Amino acid sequence: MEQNHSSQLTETTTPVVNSFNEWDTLEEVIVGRLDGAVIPPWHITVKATMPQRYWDLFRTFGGQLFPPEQIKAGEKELEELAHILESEGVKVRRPDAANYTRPYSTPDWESPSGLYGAMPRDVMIVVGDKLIEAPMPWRSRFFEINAYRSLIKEYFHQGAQWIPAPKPQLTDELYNYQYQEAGKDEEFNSLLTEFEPVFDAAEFARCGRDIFVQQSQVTNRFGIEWMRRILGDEYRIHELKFKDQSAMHIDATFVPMAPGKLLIHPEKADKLPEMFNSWDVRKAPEFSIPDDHPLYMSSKGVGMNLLSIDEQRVIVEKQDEPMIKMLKDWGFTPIPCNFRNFNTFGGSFHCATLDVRRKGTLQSYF
Ligand code: ABU
Repeated sequence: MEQNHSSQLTETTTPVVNSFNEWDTLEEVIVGRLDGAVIPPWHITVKATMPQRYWDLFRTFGGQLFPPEQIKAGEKELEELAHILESEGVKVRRPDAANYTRPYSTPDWESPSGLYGAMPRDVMIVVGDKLIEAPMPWRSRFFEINAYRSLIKEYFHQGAQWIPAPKPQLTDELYNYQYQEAGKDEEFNSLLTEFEPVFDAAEFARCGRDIFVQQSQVTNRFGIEWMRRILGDEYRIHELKFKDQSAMHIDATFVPMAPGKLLIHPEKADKLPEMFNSWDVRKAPEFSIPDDHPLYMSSKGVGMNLLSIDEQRVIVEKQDEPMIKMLKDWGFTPIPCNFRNFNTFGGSFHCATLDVRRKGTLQSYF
């Protein structure tokens, strides 16, 4: 007699794009690339976010390639990261190579160059099966998404939802050219107006139904509201406030590590909502990057910009002994990878990657 095998044939397959939080088991990831990385051309957006000691470098050499030996050293570390991820069972994808030195213009403005393809985290965010392209406010990043488009089209053909945010105009109305940085303890003062929705995708941290964001020098309220409406009632977007007048990206300040475990910046994250009262919240240890190491585009806080492979395994900078020790004491399994030379360009493991697919489904952790 013929048997009905339909229940055996019904397999639950994870969609090709699927990621709801920062810690479910990682299956596929995009790792950025540094070749062709360009020094950011000077603009008020750079002044508001980048370390003052490098402003002259950006004013003088913005639009030119970063020193080739620094690019090479950072690229070698990206290769090491890619190999480590592969050896941990993760499928690694890379963006297309691109020439970022070419100037371009729109009818309203000109940019002397692009930037790089090093930080997929800034350019896109994955929420469930949605791959959302961010409307980034730096003019030098206007076309950065192009390096990822062949991957995005592939994911779309395999069933992902592809959602580009409204293409921003980035006209002068978006920037407050009179902007002056406010004092450390004053209310956050944004360089951005509310002319149109803008954000960098790295401004959002995902904990299932609850997604956390900060208003920053690259993310305005309009951008946060756009995300809120696009994601709809299934998600709750919480706006957090930190002590950081040059805020740019939440992922070196507020880092969800696992259900109930949150790593925070020791000075910037001085207040959290009550919903975290039941979580184990720990301050990052003293940042270990030496003072003489060039960090053109970030603070030493990049040391806490970690990438979780699952609820135990975390990629961590090989020389960052205080962080390695802290993670072990906290019950994690740190996986060391050299990354100091990459840090020079403005990010670490979280910035340099985009988790396209993790196992798991939409859950509430609060
Ligand atoms: N792109 C993340 C940089 C964050 C920071 O400078 O602290």
